[in-house]
Amino acid sequence: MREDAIGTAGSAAPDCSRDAWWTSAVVYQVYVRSFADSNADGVGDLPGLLAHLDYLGDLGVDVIWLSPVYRSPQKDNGYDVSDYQDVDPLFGSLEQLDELIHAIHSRGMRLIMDLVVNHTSDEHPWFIESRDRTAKADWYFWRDARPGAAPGAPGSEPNNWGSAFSGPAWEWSPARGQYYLHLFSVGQPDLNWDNPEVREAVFEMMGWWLDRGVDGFRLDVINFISKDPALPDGPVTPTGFGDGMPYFSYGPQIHAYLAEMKHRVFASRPGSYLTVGEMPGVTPEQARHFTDRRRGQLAMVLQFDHVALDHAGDKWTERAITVRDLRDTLARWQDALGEEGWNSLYWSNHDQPRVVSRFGNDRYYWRQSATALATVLHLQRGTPFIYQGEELGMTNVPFAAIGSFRDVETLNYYQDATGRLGQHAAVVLRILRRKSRDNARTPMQWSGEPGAGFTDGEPWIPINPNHRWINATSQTADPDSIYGYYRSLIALRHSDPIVVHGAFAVLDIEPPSLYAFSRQLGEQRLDIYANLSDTPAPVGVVEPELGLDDIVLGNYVSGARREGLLQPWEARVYRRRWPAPMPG
Ligand code: TEU
Repeated sequence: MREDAIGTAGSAAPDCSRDAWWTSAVVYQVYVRSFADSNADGVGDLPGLLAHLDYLGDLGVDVIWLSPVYRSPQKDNGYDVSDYQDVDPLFGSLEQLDELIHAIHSRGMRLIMDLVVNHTSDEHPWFIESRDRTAKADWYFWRDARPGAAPGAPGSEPNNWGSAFSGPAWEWSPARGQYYLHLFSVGQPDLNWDNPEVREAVFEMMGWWLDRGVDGFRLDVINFISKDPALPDGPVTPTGFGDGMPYFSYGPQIHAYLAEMKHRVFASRPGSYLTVGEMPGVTPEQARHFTDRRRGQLAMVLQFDHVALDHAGDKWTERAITVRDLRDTLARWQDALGEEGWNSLYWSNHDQPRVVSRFGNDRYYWRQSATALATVLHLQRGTPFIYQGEELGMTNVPFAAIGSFRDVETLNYYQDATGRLGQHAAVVLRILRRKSRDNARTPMQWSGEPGAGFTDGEPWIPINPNHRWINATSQTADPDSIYGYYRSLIALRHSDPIVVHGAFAVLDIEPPSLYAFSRQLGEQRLDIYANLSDTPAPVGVVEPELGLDDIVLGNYVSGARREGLLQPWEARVYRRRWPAPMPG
């Protein structure tokens, strides 16, 4: 029987049961390098995180997702791993990670590690041995130049795929006399998962981390690990390179490899683990297969449909979107994974611009829009993810010049756009300020002090100047702050079973700026209404049956609420009986 056939879930342990602990959990992503610096070297580290665990506990989060802290040359800020079983000295030591794991568990929280196994660093010993053919010769994708083409010359690459970080997805290695595949940066060669030795080495390492006490993994671009063996050319895009996604984002062996991972890594262990598969390009139907609890392949996936809505072809070309676009995209995922699978819910992470700047109004309705967006996300069915600083309403950054950026994706794009593509630097800078991943990577804003409470040294990336008024110190004691509202949302999830288990349904009411849906469990229902616009919105259709007294949570103070009208960026959560009891 196929490994991933339904019915093998009995051996499934990522815990994929209907009431698995993570279905009521809230996950908080810590991008360690920017979270808290304990030794004044300008880079966040593990002791810095340890010192702020109570902040996370007070917020109410259940799981901490730790971005990569493995030994790495840091060409992609740790997503280029050179030793999976050691901590980079930049962040601390294995002993300090053990101490952190213990401290997290002692607070009743859990830790999942970010595992990057689609590719390694080009400085990983595995790659060096493979390059030098001393061993592991086919642990990576090595191919000759196109027949008849001069090796190393542009256009002689084995196929026309472009890298996600600009340029071709192949790099010539004079030492080996062949090209190697890198879907991301040159320093991130793709592992050949078709080689059972590769899978064995990865599974062994994953087990080593579970035995060290981690509670699961966020699996980086895990849907990319199975490629079409023919590695065929893809359709040419405006970048001039081919799009390889159709040939590597849902390859022929992906379910077999994830079923093997489940069996080899988790099934033999008694624990209850959380596995989150990051899957650029995954469809709702594919995700239903991956997260079907009867197969137990993955607990959930991180999908990209809603965070690609404002992309016109690529992320650097923008298009305007509507509230209905956002609502209908997320509703499609709610419907697709309603019964068999499970959704992750996120606006932000270390790769995305800050949500209050992207989908909200960080100038005139900063607090209102941040909390309205949080409401519509956290009250959907699924596991919510909070990215560090999102709970404070941290915004995009007014980067002064290209020299202020650090991200390899950003810097490569700037060089390619202003060079090969001939775009004007000022035009490119404007889009970088809106879309660069560095918007999410500036230091956590703990206080209004010069180092934002993040560091006493020179920060590795400039601190957002607005830390003087957007910071944890100014919010943690204020129940009406964005932080205070996130705490209330998390508390509602932890106290009301409708939030975890209630069936989702869109409430298709006018005006178009309204994002409205219901969650029903038995005869109890929550109705969520959010006016995601700068303009007041009438909700007359709602009010006759529901009154202000039925509101269990809202982002406007009760005195500012108006019967039948939602203020700009006002969100309300009503509780009702449904079907409504007969009058009298
Ligand atoms: O990101 C995968 C991915 O698809 C990214 O290319 C993302 O779409 C892009 O950054 C959006 O601008 C994962 C990690 O989250 C990212 O930080 C890494 O750079 C990448 O994989 C390679 O490991």
